[in-house]
Amino acid sequence: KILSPSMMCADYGCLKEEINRLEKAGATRFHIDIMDGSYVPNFGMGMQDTELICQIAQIPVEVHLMIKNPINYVERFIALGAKVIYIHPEADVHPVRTLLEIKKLGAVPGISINPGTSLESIKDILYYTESILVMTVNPGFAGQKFLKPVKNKVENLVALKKEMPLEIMIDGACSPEMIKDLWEMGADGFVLGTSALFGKKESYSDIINHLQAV
Ligand code: S6P
Ligand code: MG
Repeated sequence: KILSPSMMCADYGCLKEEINRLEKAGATRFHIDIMDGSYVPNFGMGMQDTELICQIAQIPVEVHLMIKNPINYVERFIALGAKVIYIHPEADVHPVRTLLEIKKLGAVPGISINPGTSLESIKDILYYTESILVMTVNPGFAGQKFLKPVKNKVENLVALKKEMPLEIMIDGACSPEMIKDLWEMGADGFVLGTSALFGKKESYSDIINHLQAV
């Protein structure tokens, strides 16, 4: 399974060491949360953080753009080294244009869907999407509660995988229990924040080994 530490939750006092430790522990990708204080009521990481992490990381970096008009920024994030870009389709006037642009620039085009976004509303966009980041919390903050009704949406998306190639990632309050549950359901990967990985007594290696085994 894909396990992507959410770097917003890492120890900023020693970010380089955190990156090395997480890679040694078996992290699959790094997840970077970008927020604009407008599409979501918070600020996350920025260009400089993305640049630093992309320079040091040996594993791919995914950038989750919780911003309005992502079309204006995808080129810069890809130039910094991002390999997967997630946009929120409702934050973009022409999401399909943006997804095609991401693909053209050599990154994996992804969409992130909020707990309130229906599959019906994104069905025409899915054709241009290679990875889908399903939000199981409202975007903007780490440390929130898992919204259980979103599980139905994951189940429906898993069914769609029979018709089209689609990677399903889960973002928000991914605890070991939820990871086990949704992995068995057919999700491909998980963003690891405060619920599973950061601020725990066990080492990153022990945690990631355990999460790979559940
Ligand atoms: C939320 C953001 C997420 C969080 C992640 C943190 O807006 O997109 O990527 O960083 O959910 O994990 P946790 O376990 O604290 O919810
Ligand atoms: Mg995120």
